[in-house]
Amino acid sequence: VNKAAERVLAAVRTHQRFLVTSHARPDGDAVGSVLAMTLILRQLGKDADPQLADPVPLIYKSLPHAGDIIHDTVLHHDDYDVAIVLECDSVARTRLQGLAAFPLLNIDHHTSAREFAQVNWIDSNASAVAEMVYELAIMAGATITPDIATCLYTAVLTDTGSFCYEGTDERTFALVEELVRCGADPVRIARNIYFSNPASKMRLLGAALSSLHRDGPLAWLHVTHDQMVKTGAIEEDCEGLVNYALGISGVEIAAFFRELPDGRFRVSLRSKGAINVGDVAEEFGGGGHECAAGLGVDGPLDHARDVVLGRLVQAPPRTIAQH
Ligand SMILES: [Mn+2]
Repeated sequence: VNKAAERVLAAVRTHQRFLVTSHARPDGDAVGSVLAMTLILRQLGKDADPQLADPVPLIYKSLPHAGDIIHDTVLHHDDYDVAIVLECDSVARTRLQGLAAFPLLNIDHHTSAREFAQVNWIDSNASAVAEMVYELAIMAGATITPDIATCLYTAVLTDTGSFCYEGTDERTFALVEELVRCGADPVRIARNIYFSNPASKMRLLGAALSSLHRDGPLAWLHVTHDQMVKTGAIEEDCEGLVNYALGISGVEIAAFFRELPDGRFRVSLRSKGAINVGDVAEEFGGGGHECAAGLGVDGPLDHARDVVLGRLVQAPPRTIAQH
């Protein structure tokens, strides 16, 4: 019996008004898990408001009930019994003001996860928080409707890097098999996520690839703020660009540097498993997983590149975890 999950379920059963949220700049697991949790709570007869500080990225806008999400850093109600924070390692990272005033339930799978809430359920073996939301739904006796299945499938698909990242195992496939059985349509979902990019993203990809450098097991690329403006790209268009650097044979670690309007850099790190980039990101105040992580660092580019790549070169090789 999963004690942490039981405590979350007990809190769900004994309360009525829920806020459901996740980290700012939401990814597929954040959006999919927030929507699925909201739909599950409503099915259980609860009131649930999904809220995120930032807009839903274009490729996730067609998810069922995505239009229900409140986009604001200010809470619209002050009478929530509980706030459920999904896939997020701190209250600060939600960027929602006043969230800490509510009792919090924390459900997370990051290696950088923290026990910041009244009830914490952390499972770093879960391929996505969506896997934990599914588990909770089954424990609660909820029905996995086609809408819920679609949200959960999208989260698992994207958080496993299309079933490519380390940690993808038979449990992952058993889950998505069940989600497809419950009504998730893999073809339609793949079309929305992989074949619905704005042209700006492809123009930005061109700019990023022209900056590609490789030194042994390390490859990196960058885009400047000026290139973001010229290509008409927005933040979410940077999603996944780092994987083009990781796609090179013999490259073990990849870094993508994006210049922010204030001259700082957001850095995405990816690893094929030889280095734990989550640990490296945490040293810079960021976080994530062993094989996918992010952090912020001061510019200019030369400085950002030197400190991050310098640290990656020093990182001790790790034994790839057995699953
Ligand atoms: Mn996740």
